[in-house]
Amino acid sequence: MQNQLLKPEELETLMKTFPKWEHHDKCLKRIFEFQDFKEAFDFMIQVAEIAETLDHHPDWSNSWNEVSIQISTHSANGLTYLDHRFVEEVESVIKD
Ligand code: H2B
Repeated sequence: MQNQLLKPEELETLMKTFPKWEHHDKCLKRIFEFQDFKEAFDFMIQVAEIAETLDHHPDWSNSWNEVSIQISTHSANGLTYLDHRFVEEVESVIKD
């Protein structure tokens, strides 16, 4: 179930719910901006916990106050319910 590819309409709804995420081919991307490195790193710690809990890990990078996240399900070669869940969980720790 979690590893099933999202249907086009489910992906569309997700993108409407979280418009700051971009859909690129087989992955979802968002760049998060914070006040400083401390805030960015605190966010990364929370995301790392989410990733371990879901056993679903982002491709990501950090540059001082910015965190860039890309998510996909490699084993399914596309976007699945796990990616959907990951985006929801990450968004729940953001206050903007
Ligand atoms: N994370 C992501 N984003 N995609 C995957 O396909 C994936 C993962 N696979 N984390 C998991 C780990 C897999 O390697 C383990 C064995 O469950």
